[in-house]
Amino acid sequence: MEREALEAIREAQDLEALRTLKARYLGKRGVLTQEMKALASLPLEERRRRGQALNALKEALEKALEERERALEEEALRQALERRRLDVSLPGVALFAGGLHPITLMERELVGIFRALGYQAVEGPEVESEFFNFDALNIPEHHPARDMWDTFWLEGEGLRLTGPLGEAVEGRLLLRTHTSPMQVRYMVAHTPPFRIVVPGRVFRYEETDATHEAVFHQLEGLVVGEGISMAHLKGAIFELAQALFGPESKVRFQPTYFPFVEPGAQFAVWWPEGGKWLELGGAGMVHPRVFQAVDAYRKRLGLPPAYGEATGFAFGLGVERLAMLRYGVPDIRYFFGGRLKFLEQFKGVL
Ligand code: FA5
Repeated sequence: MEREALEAIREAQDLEALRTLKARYLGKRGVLTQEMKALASLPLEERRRRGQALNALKEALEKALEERERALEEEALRQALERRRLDVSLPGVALFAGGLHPITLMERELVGIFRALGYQAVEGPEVESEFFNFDALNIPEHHPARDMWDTFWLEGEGLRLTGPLGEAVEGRLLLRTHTSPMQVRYMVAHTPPFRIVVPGRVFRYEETDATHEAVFHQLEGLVVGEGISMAHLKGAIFELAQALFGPESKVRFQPTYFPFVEPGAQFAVWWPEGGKWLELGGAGMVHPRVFQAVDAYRKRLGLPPAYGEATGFAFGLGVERLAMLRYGVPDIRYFFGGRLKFLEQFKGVL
């Protein structure tokens, strides 16, 4: 019986089989237990002898069961580890980590170019007042120049807007039609000389097509200081062209009208790779009326005049138009059309 039991235990293939064996020999109705009970009816001498043998057998079986159990558990653990093994040499699965929007990329590139030229980047509110967006920029109500910018007007209670120094702003509100109102805000709160660029989103009540959006981005530039001239403006745009398109690029200025500059120009940069001129934006020398409006506003806030002698230039360019060319995008509406397939192409374009 001992040989048979020990062999069965050694060969048990799993814990379940082991439990069955344990019950068969050592359980309440197990073979060994029965034998122990039967001792009672034996004569003393034989009872002792047989009792000792049975006890030794019991110990041997318990030990064997325990050993086999440990061996089986170790084997089960080893198999589980084997199954779950991590192969660190397998190629990784690329996680979609997102990326910067192409307009953000373009905006950063532009701001970076001007930072290198000593400009500071500042931002202004998208909700503006009629005063900063139009009047202070020499675009009075009923003036035909207002038609250059079709405006989203805002109405309703609860809209609060603050001015350049945190003061409450009166008057009708709108979504800014260009980044130029930030010229006025910045000048009210600062004294020359300074160089700034203002990236930002602008809004126009316009029909859209492949090159026009109702919501788009501009980069405004403003430089005010002693002796600033049109030559400095041309120099700044030339540096921009060189930084964007390399040493073969050049710039072109054509006279045009904006109420807040005099003289005014529209400018284009030569794109050598594409072999064409790219109309980028408007520019000019800050109109004296703008400086006057700024000083008048400063006066109302109790600030001394700061722009009596000032000269300066300003420019404003369209970010999307440039990004279309930079990234070969044929339709401006792709940028904010919300399609991931389009946006995913810009992953990692830093
Ligand atoms: C202005 O908005 C003036 N504030 C620019 C300026 C600033 C002039 C400082 C003088 C001094 P304009 O409306 O032309 O100008 O717009 C400037 C640029 O914005 C355009 O050249 C074009 O690149 C871009 N733009 C204008 N309308 C749209 C549109 N609907 N969709 C996409 N880009 C546009």
